[in-house]
Amino acid sequence: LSSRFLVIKLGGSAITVKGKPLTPRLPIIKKVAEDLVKLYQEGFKFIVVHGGGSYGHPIASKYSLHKGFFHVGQLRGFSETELAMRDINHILASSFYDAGLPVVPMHPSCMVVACKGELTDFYVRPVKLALGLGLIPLLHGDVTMDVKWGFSVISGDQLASFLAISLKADKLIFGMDVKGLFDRDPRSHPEAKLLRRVNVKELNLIDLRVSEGIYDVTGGMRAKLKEALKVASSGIPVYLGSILEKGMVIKMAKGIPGDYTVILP
Ligand code: IP8
Repeated sequence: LSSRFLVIKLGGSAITVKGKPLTPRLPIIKKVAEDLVKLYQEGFKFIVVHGGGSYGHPIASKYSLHKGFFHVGQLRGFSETELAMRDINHILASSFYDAGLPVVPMHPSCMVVACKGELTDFYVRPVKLALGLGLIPLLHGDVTMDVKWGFSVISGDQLASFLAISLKADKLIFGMDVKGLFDRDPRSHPEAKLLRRVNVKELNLIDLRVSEGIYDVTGGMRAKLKEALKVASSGIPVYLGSILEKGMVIKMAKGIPGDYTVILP
């Protein structure tokens, strides 16, 4: 694979309206598609993974799918979640296709097996071979089979981190609806500072000192950080930044200075 090979995760809260079930943020999706076209034309190779936002999460939570299988009533909830994830995946895929990208939707429920909510087996060959051809694999956080729990929910962050490490990406980009990591909670501390560059060691230290750790304004930051640290520790830089403005994906892909966080190995 090329030396400019990226794994890009698009956060569910950036590409959907969080409080409104099944509502995409089409203007944001379009901006991202335009950024991706530019990168593709410049020879970048990338895999895109997206989150569930107001598609996957409300349904998965209604049926407690993240707790594994304990009641037959959950089975229709499993179906409903899978169908909703394919809907938002199709919205992104259509937008990328219309922008001119050779996108190929791939569904992790068919490629992944988990164990107690942790991704253990991932058949990545279709992703790797598609990339080699010049296609753009588009995956999503998904419900998957789980050898211990029956089924579980695997986040887009887990999939993105697994792909970045196993396919040796040059960088992993987390596109979010916030600017990056702050030294304290920006909601309650207006003087909170955006951390532009941190390394794994510094991040672990800060994490120890601030009991609540480092957070942005969304809740899923802890799990995201865990994945980010795993990837950065393996030698791959991780970029975290907002994708609400056009050009941010390009900035992070090229390492052009801006308002975002880079976690260095
Ligand atoms: O938003 C979860 O993906 P995430 C997908 O990346 C489902 O955590 C099915 C809720």
